[in-house]
Amino acid sequence: MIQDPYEAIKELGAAPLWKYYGNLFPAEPKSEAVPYVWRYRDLRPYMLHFSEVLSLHEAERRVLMLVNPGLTEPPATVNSLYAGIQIILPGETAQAHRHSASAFRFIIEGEGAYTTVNGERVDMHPGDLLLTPGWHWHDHSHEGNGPMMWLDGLDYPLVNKLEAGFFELLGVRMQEQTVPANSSTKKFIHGRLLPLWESPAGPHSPIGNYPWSETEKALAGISDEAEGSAVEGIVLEYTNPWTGGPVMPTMSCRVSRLKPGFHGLPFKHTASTIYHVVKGQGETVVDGVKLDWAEHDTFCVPGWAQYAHVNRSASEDAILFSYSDEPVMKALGLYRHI
Ligand code: GTQ
Repeated sequence: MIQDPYEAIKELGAAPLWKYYGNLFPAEPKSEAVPYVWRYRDLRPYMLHFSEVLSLHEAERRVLMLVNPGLTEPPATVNSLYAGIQIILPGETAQAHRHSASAFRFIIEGEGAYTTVNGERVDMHPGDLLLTPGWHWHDHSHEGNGPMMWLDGLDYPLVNKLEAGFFELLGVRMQEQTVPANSSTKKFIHGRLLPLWESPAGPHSPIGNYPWSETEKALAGISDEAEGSAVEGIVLEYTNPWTGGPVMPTMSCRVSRLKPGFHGLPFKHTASTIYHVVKGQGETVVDGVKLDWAEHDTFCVPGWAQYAHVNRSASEDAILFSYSDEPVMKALGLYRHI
């Protein structure tokens, strides 16, 4: 043999499995994402800066992406999921488009903005969770006073890895409203009483907005004596009223109350998770890295990283909103925890 057999097989489009084995079949996952916290106090001035210098005719959306230092190209927040902070000013509109990636918005501050999703106007208030399931047309408008800011959550890192990403502009800036404003929330938010003339339009929840007023009531209705989860505290899942399952096929959304002084047990699972602090302050230790968090901060727990939450206050609750790819892991038989 004149040629090196390794070179020869490479030219033939083959490779020796024995040189790759350990990397392809790791004993356990090791995320490329690192534990990280994005501080709202530090980012907010730049949100306001870009709202002054960049119009919504120059940018499809005015968003600062929360980029994990371990996942910069293409940018993602954790392996499968993305978080960004979007700002829209009074009088502005963000044009109608749709993508196969699913999205939601968790409202941080401001009043008077709304999004239109497949012909339904959905109003935004702080603490609301608004859904934009995959391939739903959506455009945003702001008719209130002062800037409006929210956290965007999308599954595009997963969708693009699956090579299933599609995007389309509607072609007119704003959709027509074809159903009464906020009608999906009015019809479905009660969950246990379903409108029987309707039927599921897809694998996602039909609810446009899970209002904070309802979330707050649900949390307040659970007594202080309730044990809750030793890991996540008094944790509630936003559900699809048709199924009782997660709001969208790729993302599970939750809200949790950590009572004053809560010290969570350490836990790890294969799902990657992004947390957003609705209220309070505390810390989460992730694989030995201490993430200090305060109101409106966002932090991440990569898949198979051990984490434990602490509410540092002795008198105030901490409230965390979170989303993860747990439904994907479970659907594929890949969910594990210890
Ligand atoms: O508001 O439609 O953060 O399409 C990323 C992509 C927000 C949006 C993002 C988007 C949007």
